[in-house]
Amino acid sequence: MGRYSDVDVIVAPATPAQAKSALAIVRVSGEGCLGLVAHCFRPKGKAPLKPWAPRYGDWMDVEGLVDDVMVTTFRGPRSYTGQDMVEISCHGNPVLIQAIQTSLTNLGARQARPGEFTMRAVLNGKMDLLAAEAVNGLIEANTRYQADLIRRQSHGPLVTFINEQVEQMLQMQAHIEATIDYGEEDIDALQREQLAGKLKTMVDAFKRLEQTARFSLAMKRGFKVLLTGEPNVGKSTLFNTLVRHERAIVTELPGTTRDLISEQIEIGGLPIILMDSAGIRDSNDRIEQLGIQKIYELLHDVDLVLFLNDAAEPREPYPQLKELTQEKWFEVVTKQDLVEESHVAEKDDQMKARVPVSALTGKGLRQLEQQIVIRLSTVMAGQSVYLINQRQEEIISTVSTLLKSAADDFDMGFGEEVLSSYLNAARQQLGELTGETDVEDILDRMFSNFCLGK
Ligand SMILES: Nc1nc2c(ncn2[C@@H]2O[C@H](COP(=O)(O)OP(=O)(O)OP(=O)(O)O)[C@@H](O)[C@H]2O)c(=O)[nH]1
Ligand SMILES: [Mg+2]
Repeated sequence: MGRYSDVDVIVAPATPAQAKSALAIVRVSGEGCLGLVAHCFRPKGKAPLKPWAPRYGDWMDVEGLVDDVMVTTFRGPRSYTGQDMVEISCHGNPVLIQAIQTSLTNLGARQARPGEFTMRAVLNGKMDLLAAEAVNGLIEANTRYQADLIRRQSHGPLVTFINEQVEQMLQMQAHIEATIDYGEEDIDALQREQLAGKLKTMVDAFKRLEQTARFSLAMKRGFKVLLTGEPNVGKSTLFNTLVRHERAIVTELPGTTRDLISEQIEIGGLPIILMDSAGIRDSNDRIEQLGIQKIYELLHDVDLVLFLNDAAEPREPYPQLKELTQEKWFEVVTKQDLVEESHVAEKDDQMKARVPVSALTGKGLRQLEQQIVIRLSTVMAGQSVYLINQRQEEIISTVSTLLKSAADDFDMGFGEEVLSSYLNAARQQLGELTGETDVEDILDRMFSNFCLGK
């Protein structure tokens, strides 16, 4: 069976192999692994080893005692990989972990490749590819929020979504086939309209799904939030307040901040890269101009732009800025302590979606943080399916493009058989996503990102 043969007995530490810790676990899987373990393990007491029941005893190699260990055996198919498996819990010392592994490789086991245990679980039908990716995602998650998202996804909403979409595609194709095979003429205008409608719904659904990938990626690397506005409106002051230390220089002089300053923080469970920037104005100062230039270059890459406006002298945001940032944008009205309450209330009314704050008194900061979280997570609102990694994003993006082209061609009057061939291509891609087609091809790429022992 070549590379993906799962008849070998594989062994690897499931816990960090190079660090000292109280305990470590060495994992073994494959036909005959119980026999190999029996060569090395001397359980205390006379009773025979029973599956799923941990046993305490000595681990021996040719030189003698290696460590006292707890050994748990699992009988396939009721195990993680679906095969016979053993977990050896030893003291967390790299030397001992290595010795236990070597005692097994000397008997014919081989070192597992990254992700190979999970790969066997997939090959043996214990989980699908998406669930396997969720295993890796959970190990890699940086925040509780991210872990929760991934765990929910691993219970299959994405698979259900894909299966539903594939079913729809098949129905459309069956409909097309039937008319092509038996129809005297082409399908009529009404039927074409119905097909176009279904296709449009499908295009939208995949587009929404595609956008969730950006959210997942940002959950890993941080959401980029930029503070911008005219000089002296209080950007650096607000920045320092949100990052909770005096990171940026604040003065009463306009044009204080020149370079881009960024700091990683967490707001409402979201990792955020907060950025303070030079105030935007028409300036003759070369350094300041360069700073402003930098902001414009950044805009396409940021997730959210807060345009700060001074409550005492509010201005219209630069139209160019508004245009460039489009929906990734909202206004924060600073220095509320300088204006009278009634004045603020009156303004609040006309200035919808503007958040009034005062870095000086702390007023409005909680609402500001809430607004940031709401705005960053809109793409996830009401969305029960989402993508958790680049492989999924690439496939869904391809499907999205295929469906969009199908819709465009169909609108332009191309025949139904053209639509059908687009749908074939899209289904093929979706099969790769869940692992229904070409599993072997995908496995290598996918599992190379896993850690050893998983
Ligand atoms: N009363 C009051 N003053 C503030 C507040 N926030 C900032 N200021 C003052 O406004 C002035 C400018 O603040 P900065 O934070 O440096 O403003 P900036 O937008 O970073 O300015 P540039 O870097 O020059 O573009 C300073 O004197 C601050 O003390 C606030 O909430 N209330
Ligand atoms: Mg500043």
